[in-house]
This record gives sequence, C-alpha cells and structure tokens, in this order.
Amino acid sequence: MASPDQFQTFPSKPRVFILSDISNEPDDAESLVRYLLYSNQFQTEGLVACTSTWMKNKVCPQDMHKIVDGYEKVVDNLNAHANPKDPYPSAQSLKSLIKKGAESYGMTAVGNDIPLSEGGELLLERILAPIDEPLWILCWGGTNVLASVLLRIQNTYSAADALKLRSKLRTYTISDQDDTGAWIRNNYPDLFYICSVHGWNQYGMAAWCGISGEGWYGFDKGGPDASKISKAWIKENIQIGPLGSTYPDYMFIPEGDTPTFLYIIQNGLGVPERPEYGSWGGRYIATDISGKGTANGHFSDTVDEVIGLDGQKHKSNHATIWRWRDAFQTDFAARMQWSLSTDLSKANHHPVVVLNGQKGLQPLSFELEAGSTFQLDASASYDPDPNDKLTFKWYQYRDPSATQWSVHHEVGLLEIKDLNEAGSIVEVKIPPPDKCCVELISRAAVPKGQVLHLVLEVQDNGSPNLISYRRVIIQTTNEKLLGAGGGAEAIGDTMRDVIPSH
Ligand SMILES: [Ca+2]
Ligand SMILES: [Ca+2]
Repeated sequence: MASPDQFQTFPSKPRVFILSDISNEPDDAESLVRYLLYSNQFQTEGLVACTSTWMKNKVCPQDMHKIVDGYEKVVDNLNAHANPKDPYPSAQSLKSLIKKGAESYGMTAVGNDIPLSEGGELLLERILAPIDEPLWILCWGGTNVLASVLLRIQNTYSAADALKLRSKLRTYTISDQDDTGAWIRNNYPDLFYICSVHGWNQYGMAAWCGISGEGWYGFDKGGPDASKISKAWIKENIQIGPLGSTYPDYMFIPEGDTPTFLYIIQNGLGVPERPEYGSWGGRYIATDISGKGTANGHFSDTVDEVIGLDGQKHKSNHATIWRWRDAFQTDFAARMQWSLSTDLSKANHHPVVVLNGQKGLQPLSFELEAGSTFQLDASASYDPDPNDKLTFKWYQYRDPSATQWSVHHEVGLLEIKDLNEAGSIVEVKIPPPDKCCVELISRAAVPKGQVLHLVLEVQDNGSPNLISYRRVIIQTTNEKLLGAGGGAEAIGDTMRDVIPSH
C-alpha cells in the first residue's frame, strides 16, 4: 500500500488569482474543474467571474459555486491521495474567494471615478497584502478587473510605489478578450504579461490553442495526437464522479484557458519566472530582450520544433503546448480517479524524482566547461506505489537555448550515454567550444557560451501512467577561449579585396 507521506510535496505554492468569463461558453467551467484537482499545490487567492467580448454585460459566479459544490463532495477523497503536508483547500474557503467582476465590457469599467467591482476590491487587497511572493493573475476572459485595479494603484500611490506593487504581479492572459489588454500593455509596459498577440479574434494564431485546437483552427496537421481530447475520451476519463460530472461537453475546443495554470503546475518541468524555458503551459519569449528600462514585461509567442504523431517535424507556437499533451491529459485522468475513492490501491501516484541526491522540483544548475563530461544520477528516485516500475528518459530540450529561428544550426548537442541498465544514471558530454562557446557571426570565442537544457522524464507503469520531470540547466564555459575561427569582425572582412580600377 502506498504511504501518503511518500507522495510529492510542494514546499512553496504559487499564489493564484483567476479572472474567468465563465459561462460565455463551456470551456472555462472545464478549466476550473481541472484547476481544482491541482489546488493543493497552489495558494488560491481569488476566483472572479468577469466579462469578455463574448459575454459583455453579465458575469456568472454561480457556475463557479456549482463546480465547487462538486469539489466539496470529493475533497476528502482527494486528500487521501495528497501528501498530508499539502492538503486540498476546503470548499468553503474556495467559495469565500468567488466574487463578481464588473458587469460591463472592457474599458467602460475602468476610470478614475468608477468604483472597483467586488472582484476588483479582492484583487487590490491581495496585491497590497504584505507578502513578497509573486501573485499569478490568470486571465481566462477579459482583463478589465485587472485594468481597473492597476489604474486605482496608479491613482493612489507614488510612481515608484506603484511600480513596486506591479513588480509582484505575474500575468498570463488568453489573448486579448476585451479592449483593456492593449491598454494595460501600453500603460504598464513593465508588467510581467504573457500573452499571444495577434489580430482581433484570430485565436488560431495563439500559442494557447495548442491545448486542443488543431481540429477547429486547422494547424500542424498530422502533428498533435487528438485521441485524448476526443469527446469519447473525456466522457470515459474525466466526466466521472461528483466533480467530473460538473465538466460540461465542449462546443468549440476544450479548455482554451487551461494553459494559464498548466504553466505553473509544479511537476519539475517549468520555471515560471522564465517563460522562454517552456512548460506544459507553453513557451513564450520577451518581445523586447534588451533588458533596459522597464519596457520589457511582455512575453509573446515563439516556436518549438517537435516530431509529431506522423513522424514529421512540426514547428509552431502551438507545438510548445501540444508536445506535452499526452502527459497533461493522462495526469488529469489520474487525478480524476483520486476524486472517486480514498482507496490508494485503486489509483496511481506520481514518481518522486531524486537527482544527484536532491529531492524536490527545482531545476539543477551547473556551469560546465565545453567538451567536458559529467554524471547525472537519478537512481534514488522512487514511486510511492509499491509495485510500480520506473523508466528514465533523458533528452536535450534544444529550443530554449536558441536565439535564432534555426535551432539545428545554432544550438550545440549534448551527448547522453546510459551508465546502468535501468537508465537512471547517465554520462553527459558538453559540446566542444566551437559548437557552444563562440559568437554567432564573428565566431569569436566567448568565456560563457550557450545555456543548454536537459530534461529528465521519470515515468511509472501504473494506470494511467504518470510522469514527473526534472530540468538540468547547463551554463557552458570556455576558460581558455578555444574554438574560435571561421568568422569575421565585419562582413566586409569576408569580401574579396577590392581591385583598384587603375
Ligand atoms: Ca474564457
Ligand atoms: Ca505510481
């Protein structure tokens, strides 16, 4: 029998505030169901029903209450499958956080003389709370609740204090769904703001629809595996038990808003402060990487190159999410099983990764000389389910290291060699200096080169099988400045000498 104190723990919990246009169509309700299954690894601070371009003059907190009613019936079951150190929140505590945003569209709710909605008051209170940890504001609809609070802060505090308050905020929005998104980015360019930007309503261009949107929007044909987003799979695996039965059938695509919290799920893969590293919630990159001044808070789309179901390479922003689909759908299904029973033998629980003696979810970081080798040892990893066997998969995630579109030409390759039969210990060879520690154009040697990312996936053979991750981040170094050559200071140096005319 599994022992709950062997389950994964979450020593720190991201603070989460959700703004949702729930009821504009079924997908926000679906996302809330999934969110609740992860709510023991978050500190939920607000659940606010808001408007959007799809539902301009009403808000529907009653739908949130109905879903939390379903959650109330299963929370004891869920707690049986959680480490006692990280219990699920009570339904009552979640209900106390459900508030109404403004019942009007976009900027009509934002102005110097316009009072805050009750949801806006709660958001302001959570921003002002004397807590240093960032507040994640996940926007599933319009953003006028956030805009109204930002304006209130601007009108109440000095510019320096307002900037300091904004520096605690981390925003992930599902495109722009009212006219306050562009207003926020223009007025507060310092705000950490993950958002796919594109023409109005051109959602097929947004990274987030990689969650499930290839059929509806028509992208990456043959790449993503649609089997775990079908209505039949959802019916069998998700729409079960008191909580699962509050998961409505989808109309357009399921769970368009879910990437906002897939992004901060604590599974060892993502690093929330670094959107360019990639996670279940996708990969984003700063629209201005100069790092100067304060106009660099916006993160927008980038691409991953992924081998699809068809064996072909697919390179898109959507792929930064769908590449993880099998894992995040399976994880969802496993957790829904937790909601059905307290019997630990009837459900699966995650492997716990121990890498080089370190338990936990934080990435391991190294500085390593180009051309050198080192060992990674995950053999102390375990599964809390007594009969589960673990398999270890190590691979380089090359896309986060690229500064150019062409990953293959730019990013040096790690060589990974198994050192034992289980595959739990590997030797990793850093690429030679000419492949990772020279400047792109001049080919001059640099003392600090590419930052390379290696991902360890530890998968069990329980049902459904679960994956835990660990990321290794390697800063390559080149102390002796080796590997230079083949480039030029200026392109003119590569031109043939000009022949004098006389
Ligand atoms: Ca929504
Ligand atoms: Ca297991």
